[in-house]
Amino acid sequence: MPQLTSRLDLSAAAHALRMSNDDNRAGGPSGPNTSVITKVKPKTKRPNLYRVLILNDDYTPMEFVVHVLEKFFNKDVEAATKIMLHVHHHGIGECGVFTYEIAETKVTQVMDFARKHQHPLQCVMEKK
Ligand code: TYC
Repeated sequence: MPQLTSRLDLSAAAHALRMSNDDNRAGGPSGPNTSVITKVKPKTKRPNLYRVLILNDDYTPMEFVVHVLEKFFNKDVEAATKIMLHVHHHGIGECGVFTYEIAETKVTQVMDFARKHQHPLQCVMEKK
């Protein structure tokens, strides 16, 4: 089926034209024109979004958490320090909001990096 660029359904419009012809009219040449032109629903859907969160613990160094936020979430040192301190005081905090695949990748990258450096830092994702 060819893509429709108009918001009007062209096949419905063609059908409406055929039905306006006497020979195709409901009830014969004198019957009513009952055709309906339907609108095509715009097909763009907003993606599901996921928060990536880090959790506080007693052992991961503050500097390491700041480094993680800079490296994987593109935060500058001020923003990273703010998030780290929020997590330190409140137990959990948001690193960013992403589509499913990106969020999953970030979680894996952080968990692998923390493990490699033998820190217990935990990173999770949560549907918005
Ligand atoms: N609470 C840790 C400390 O005092 C620092 C820390 C902050 C650890 C944020 C994890 O997600 C975290 N060293």
